[in-house]
Amino acid sequence: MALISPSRRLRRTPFSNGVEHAGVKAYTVYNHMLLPTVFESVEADYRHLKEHVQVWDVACERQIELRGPDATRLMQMLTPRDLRPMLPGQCYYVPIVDETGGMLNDPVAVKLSEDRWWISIADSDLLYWVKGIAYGYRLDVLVDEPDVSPLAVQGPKSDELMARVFGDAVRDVRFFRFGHFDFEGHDMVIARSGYSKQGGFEIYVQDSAVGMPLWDALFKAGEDLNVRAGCPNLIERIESGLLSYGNDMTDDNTPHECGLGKFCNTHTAIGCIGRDALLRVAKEGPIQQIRPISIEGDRVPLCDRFWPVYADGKRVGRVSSATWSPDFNTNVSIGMIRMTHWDAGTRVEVETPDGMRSATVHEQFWN
Ligand code: THG
Repeated sequence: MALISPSRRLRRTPFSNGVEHAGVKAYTVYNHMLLPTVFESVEADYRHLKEHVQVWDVACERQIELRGPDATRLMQMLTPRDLRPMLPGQCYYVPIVDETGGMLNDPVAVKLSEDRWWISIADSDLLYWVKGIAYGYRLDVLVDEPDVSPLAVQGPKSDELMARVFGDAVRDVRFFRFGHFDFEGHDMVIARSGYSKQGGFEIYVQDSAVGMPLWDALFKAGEDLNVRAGCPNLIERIESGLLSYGNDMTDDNTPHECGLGKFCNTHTAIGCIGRDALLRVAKEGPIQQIRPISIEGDRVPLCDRFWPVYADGKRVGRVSSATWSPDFNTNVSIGMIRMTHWDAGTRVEVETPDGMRSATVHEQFWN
């Protein structure tokens, strides 16, 4: 593939200078912003992530801030997950749906206070939907994209590195909770979360100007921990079953099809705009669902379009993300499979660009 031309529309991040200094080899575009995809190699980055600690520029996980008396009401209109049990200091993974129950995004919601939320979005222009709802319903709430850039610290040595920079109290932050910590006089919102299953934190950096000082402090403190620049890793995320909006699902899919039914409380999420539509689909149940699929043979190519899945010559689904897994010694992938073929152990065929491959449907992801 040719190079992508830089321009102002393709936004740099507060950490881009550090990413370039670390030798980034490839980027993708996410929320109109640069997102690194490769440093040494996808496989070397994967091995390092599972053994050490990495700092990830995930500033492209842009925040939508809701601020005002109707902030909580608006947040509940966006998602079928019941937000009533959620307290300030908590994060929730929340499907966001339209009036048909179609997925618009799958962000992390961060409840800062009763009248202030961040929605840490995946790759879709959710801001316009949220502003449209707020305006259309005449809600008393401000909706904008603040200068907040997440920086993730991921890997088994994350606690040690974070404690060195923010103090031992950061070790006490529980999964999907956050606390406020100081860095050189700046308030940092730090959550135990992140787009890997290797453990770690996400630092919501609230001022672009402190981006590089924080980046440098983390690398200085982690020298003897073998800290490196990293990024969401294709192999690790597929092994872990972490979905990628726009790749694995779109607004054509309901949360139930995406296996996100456990994050829906459609009966009690009063006010959710897609609630009636989802009550209908939840009653019948989905007729296709996300499944892990192992694909036989040697390394598959990069998956940049749906690969059809067949059984007995009939199309029964598609694969949307796939890669070779060194640890499981097979190709791992994420598919959407019709009900008739979604049981664990079902044998299917996947049409890859290299030809037909035998494959097996599973129930549980690898990590
Ligand atoms: N962190 C933050 N923002 C994000 C992402 C993130 N925005 C974009 C993208 N990632 C959104 N998608 C996801 C997908 C999965 C998870 C988080 C965001 C995730 N899932 C866990 C799981 O499925 O096991 C935990 C879910 C839970 O138990 O609540 O973490 O990574 N800030």
